[in-house]
Amino acid sequence: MLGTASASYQIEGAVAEDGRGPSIWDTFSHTPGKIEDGTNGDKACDHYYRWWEDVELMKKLGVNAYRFSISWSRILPKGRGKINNKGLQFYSNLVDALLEAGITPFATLYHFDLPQALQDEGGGWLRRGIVDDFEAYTDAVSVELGDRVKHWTTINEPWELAWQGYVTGEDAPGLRLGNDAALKASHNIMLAHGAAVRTLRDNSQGAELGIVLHLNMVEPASDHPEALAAAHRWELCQNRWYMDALYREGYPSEMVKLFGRDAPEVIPGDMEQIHEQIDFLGVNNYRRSVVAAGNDLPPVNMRRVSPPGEYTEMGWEVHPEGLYKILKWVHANYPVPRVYVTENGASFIDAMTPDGKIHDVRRVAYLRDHIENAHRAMREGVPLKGYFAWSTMDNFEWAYGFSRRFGVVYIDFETQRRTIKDSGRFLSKVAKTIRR
Ligand code: IFM
Repeated sequence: MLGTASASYQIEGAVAEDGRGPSIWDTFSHTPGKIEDGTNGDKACDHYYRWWEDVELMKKLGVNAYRFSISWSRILPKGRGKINNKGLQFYSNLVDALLEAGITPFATLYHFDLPQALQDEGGGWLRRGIVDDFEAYTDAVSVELGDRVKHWTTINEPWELAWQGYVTGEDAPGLRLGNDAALKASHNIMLAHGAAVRTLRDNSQGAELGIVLHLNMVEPASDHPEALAAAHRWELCQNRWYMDALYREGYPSEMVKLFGRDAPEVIPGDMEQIHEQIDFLGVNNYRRSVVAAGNDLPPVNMRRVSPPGEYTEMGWEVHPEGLYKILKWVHANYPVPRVYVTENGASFIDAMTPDGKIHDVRRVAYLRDHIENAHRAMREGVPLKGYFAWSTMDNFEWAYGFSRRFGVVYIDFETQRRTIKDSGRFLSKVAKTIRR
């Protein structure tokens, strides 16, 4: 499977139309000072009205899969209760058009945009009852789409959701609470994932189900014992916290001990729910983590180190071998039957040249080198079943607004004109090779 990926709030716009309720990203992006360029997702790529054109673009790209997310507050404007049929209809139409175009719909139920009403009630993911709300939302969506969508991911990037939303405050809901909050939110997110898997099994017969984690290969900055220990703690916190919960007996005991009283309360039955069998793991990967001892995220006490080399506009190191290594790490350490690279891509400054084209040479090289490394992992036995480039088109890059472009399709945000970049043309070539 070769595709591109996107997420609802980043592309849809139409935030107050056809019955959609507000989400935490509407609130956060409208709070002065939160978004680097002062923008918001009110219009974004206007995909809610241009979805047809966007499916046509994907046809031109020649990809055979599209990963998108569903906006909870379009379906249930207040987070629970009465279903907004217009919201469901939007995704239903999109799915039909994708299928007609021969493009597999790969749907994510939750990609950062919680209905604001649920945030206001007990702090969003901090309230355990949200698990039931997520289950009901999953039911509403999958009863409607489960006959046609056969690839589902429950939650996108639980670590980012919990830590950047509840501790560092850089993402919505923008809270700066203690580690206990991140860990409680995280636990509820994982419980919600398990509950959703059970619901999807009932409503979407024969579908492949999974979750999406942001996994980076962790490497110590030196062989100094303190760097080695910091790298180990970081791997436990970002990667193994989730992988062990999903595929082993539970949260890694070493880390539970280190978090001490901040560790989440786990009651009988919780781990069984989180363990609910899934068919695949989605891996989002952009860079590796080179780590030394430091003061960040106590008690993880680490700091990122930037080795010399090439960096993207996000300040992320370009290190294609990191993708190969993390895929091998997953395969060597966990019984994962199938893996998809659900996101991989790069933000670089793009400019339209007088020929009306975007020659994004560096993005082409980035994608080429990462796809090669993914392929190498596959040749060496990793059960990799697909690769999705992030992103289908330039979009609202969260706290960076529109100042960072990741798309393989360029968007002129003034006119909403779409132009396929050289990286999009490169993906088309890869797609043709795969079809042959
Ligand atoms: O844009 C995000 C996406 O929503 C989640 N994964 C990382 C991407 C790039 O920052």
